[in-house]
Parts: sequence; C-alpha cells; structure tokens
Amino acid sequence: MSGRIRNRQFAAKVVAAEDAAELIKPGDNVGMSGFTGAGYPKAVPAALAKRVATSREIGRPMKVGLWTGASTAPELDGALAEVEGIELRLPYQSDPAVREKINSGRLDYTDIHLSHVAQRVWQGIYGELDVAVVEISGITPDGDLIPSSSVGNNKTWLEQADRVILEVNSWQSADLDGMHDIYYGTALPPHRRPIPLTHPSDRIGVPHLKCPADKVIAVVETESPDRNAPFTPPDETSRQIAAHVLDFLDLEVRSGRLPRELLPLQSGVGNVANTVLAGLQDGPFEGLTAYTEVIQDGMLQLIESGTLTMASATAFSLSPTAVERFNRDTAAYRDKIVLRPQEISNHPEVVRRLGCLAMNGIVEADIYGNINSTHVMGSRIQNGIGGSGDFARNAYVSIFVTPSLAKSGAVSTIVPMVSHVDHTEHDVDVIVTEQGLADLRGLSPKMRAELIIERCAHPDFRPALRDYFERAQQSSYGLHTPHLLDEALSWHQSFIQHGTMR
Ligand code: 0RQ
Repeated sequence: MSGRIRNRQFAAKVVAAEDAAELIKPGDNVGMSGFTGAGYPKAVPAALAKRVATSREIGRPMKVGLWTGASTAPELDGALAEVEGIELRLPYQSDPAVREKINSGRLDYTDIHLSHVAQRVWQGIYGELDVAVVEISGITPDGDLIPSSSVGNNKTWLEQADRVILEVNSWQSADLDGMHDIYYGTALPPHRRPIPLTHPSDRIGVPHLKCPADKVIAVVETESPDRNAPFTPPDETSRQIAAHVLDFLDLEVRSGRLPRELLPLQSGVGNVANTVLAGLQDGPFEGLTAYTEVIQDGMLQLIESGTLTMASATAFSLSPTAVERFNRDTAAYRDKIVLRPQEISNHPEVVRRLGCLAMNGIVEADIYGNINSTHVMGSRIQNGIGGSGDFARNAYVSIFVTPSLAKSGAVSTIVPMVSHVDHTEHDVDVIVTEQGLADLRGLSPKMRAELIIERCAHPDFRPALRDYFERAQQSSYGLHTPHLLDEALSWHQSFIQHGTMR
C-alpha cells in the first residue's frame, strides 16, 4: 500500500487491475480520466485490452464506448484500439493506433468541442454512462478524492457513472493536493447561473472530487508516469512564427488595444504553440496570466521565470524533463496553477468575459480565412477540434499559427479553399506563418485574400494562389467571396493523386 488511500472504506476495495477490468461489461460506456496524456488510468485499460483480446480469441468479441477528457496515451487509447475494443470514441484523440482505426473506417469517432462534453452527457445524448475509470492521486480520511495531473471530465464521470473504478497513482506528486478547483455549480438550462469567475486565479469550487463510496466497485493502486512526450526543439520556422506573434502583441499594446500585461493567454497543443510560449520568455511582457486547457513546457518555463504570474488549465502536458522539475517541487507551483474541470477551463462564458488571447495550431487555412484544424485532405482525421473552437469563437483575439508548408514542402497550408472547416472566417482574427502575419480584423473577404496570400503563403505557392484569386474574380458566380468551384479543391486532389500540391 502506498499510504495514499487514507479512508478505510476505500482501502477495503483495493484489487488487482485484472480483477477491476473484469467488472467492465461488453457494451458498457466507460468514462475514463485523461487529458493530453496526463492523469489517465494506467493499469485497468491495459488489463481491459487483454480481456478484449482473449474474448475475441474465444469467439466472443467485446467492445466498449470510450469517453475521456481529451487524448490519453498508448497504454489506454493505443492498447484498446489495437485489439479493436472501442465502439465509439469521444471527444479528442491523438493516438496513432486510434487514428489509423478511425481513418480505415473501423472505429467511430465523434469529435466535439471539449466544453460541450459534460452537458451532452448530462443530457444523455450518448446514452448511459455505465462505468467511470478515474485516476486520482489520493483519497482523504473523509473519503474525498484528490485529483491527479488532469481534471478533464472526471467530475461528470464520477457523478454520472453507475459504477466507479479508481486508480490511485502514487507516482503523481502528493503536493498536487490543493492545486485543483472543482466547481459543483453547473446545471442544465433553465437552471444555469453565471459562473462567478472574473480572474484566471479565482477559486470558485472545492479542491477535491466527490464520489459516494458505495458506487466504487474497485480501487487499484499504481505507480506509473504520465505519457509526457518530449517536444521537438524549437526550429527556425517556429521561432519566426513566435516572433511575428510577439510583434503583433506588442503593436496591440502600443496602440492601446491590449494592456501591458496582455490578457489571459490560451495556447493549443503541439510544437508550434509551445514555441510561441517559449518566445514570450524573451518578449517585453511581464505579469502575464493564462486561462487555457493545457500547461505545456513553454508555460511552465514562463511561470518559473516569473513572466507568467499564474495559469488556469484542466491538465498538464509536459515533457519528461519538465515533469521531473515539476514533481520535484510541486508545492512551489501550487499558488500559481489552478486545474479545473474542462467545462469550466473551456467555458465560452468565461473565455469571453476574461477576453482570452487564443493561439492554436492548424492543418490549413484558405485565402478567405476559414480554418481546418482536424482533417488532412478533407477526410483523414489528425487529432480533433479539442478546445480550439471553445476558445477561438469567444476569444478577444483569435490567432491561428502554422508553418506555411507541410509534408516536406509538398503541401501548402494556405489553399484556395479548405478541405474541411472547423473555424469559419468569422472566428478567425489573425493567421500567422513563418512568412508573416495577416491581421484579418475588419477586412472584407477579398481584402483578406490579398493579405493572406502576400503575408502568409510560402513564396513557392504565392503565384498559383494569386492566379487562382485573379481568375476567380473574373468568372466566379458571385464576387463577394470569389471561387472557382471546379478548381477550389484541386490542390488537395493533386496531393492525393501525385503526392504534391506543386
Ligand atoms: O504529421 O507528423 O505525420 O508528419 O499534421 O503537424 O506541423 O507537427 O504541428 O504539432 O503544431 O500540430 C493542427 C495537428 C498541428 C494540432 C495540429 C500534419 C503534419 C504532422 C502535425 P506527421 P505539426 P503541430 C487545445 C487546442 C487541433 C486541436 C487544437 C491540432 C501533423 O495543432 O491537433 O487546436 N490542433 N486544440 O505533417 C497534410 C497539412 C498539414 C499536415 C499539418 N496541411 N496537410 N498534413 N499536417 N498540416 C488542445 C486541446 O484541445 C486538447
């Protein structure tokens, strides 16, 4: 026993992961913890995957519905996808095995705004939640659950599930206790009340999750690290993108549209977003705050240097070296980090009130400013919309960042028409590539096209984009947003057929 289970009722329920997995039935909807590789259960999903494989061998295939906070890790998503044990997956994934199953048509996936998951589950849209499998970092003598490195949808899973399996992970720092703020005031309309949060550091709830002991059917002890994938070191392209973003923010401050300490930052997942944050380290700004979903390395460094005074999020997504630093001295971060349920970290009401500055990565943008964040060549899912829509739609300034080229230069990320739309032109204020920055606010579609082509597109693709735009202005059906419909997606078709948009 790790000493993390300080309540006798819960301690009496400790079993092996294999025994806990036996309590999940074929066809169950299972709500698991986990958000961007943090705080997911480490032992029960693997044991469940083994069980799924054995069931198939004896001719009794079994699948479960898998709901999480966001992406998890190979031990969870990967293990269950490999054995084809997932019926329907929601709401965000980034696992290669899951991606492969979805794109080969063998796994159903519903990709939804992260702030919407809880209310959809309360409404019963996805059916009953049968089992919750939630990682926590400890249980108090009173039977309260101390969350671990992500909160995600855990409050909802624990409330809604008929049966609960807990994984108590003693690898997670005991000093996480006190870092979380679990708000129990949300409700469905017409009973909703304003969420009383007016500053990213506000604490409006309680530090622990609640779950009646009689719902808990098993407690499993683990001591396993989070996924903690390393980030690729910032390259020249990411550095240039970061520099453009910093110049833009500086100009906004100088023109009086942003205060010197900016407004709460939101930063999406991925290497580019992480580099932009790292860039803030060298910028002229101080006293910054963050109201975001994930705390990546870049944000942790900003906290360590004092540039960022505090960050509100729902999860960590750190590299192994950053997590080592964090775990060594967790208590030092406790008054600078608040982890909340994702329906609050991503809540449109709060994002709008605080005036977040949203920065998210994309797959491609079109010349009019529509954004595709999720689908490669219009049909192949990469990860999912995640929280990018929660923030972009409601941000004070919504910024999207991407290198101008993908696939070793064969693909232009600026295209005539996006092959899938996640964020419409109406929700996109600024697009940034290493080539430059296009501030689209206040511009008509044609003005936006001029700017995006000249500022953001790679020089190799600029002539073809100009040519498309000019010809569209001559023969388009309408001239508000000129398009050549028989040609608009030909760049993608060319990549599919010939491996290049060139
Ligand atoms: O694939 O590794 O197989 O080559 O997409 O691209 O350039 O490494 O960029 O890590 O910043 O991720 C949009 C995926 C960018 C991410 C996306 C291919 C590229 C590579 C990754 P390979 P990069 P990043 C908060 C906010 C949506 C969710 C979101 C994302 C892979 O930012 O998932 O914002 N965003 N959530 O080759 C073909 C293109 C491509 C392309 C990229 N135009 N065509 N392939 N790729 N552009 C967090 C949460 O909500 C949890």
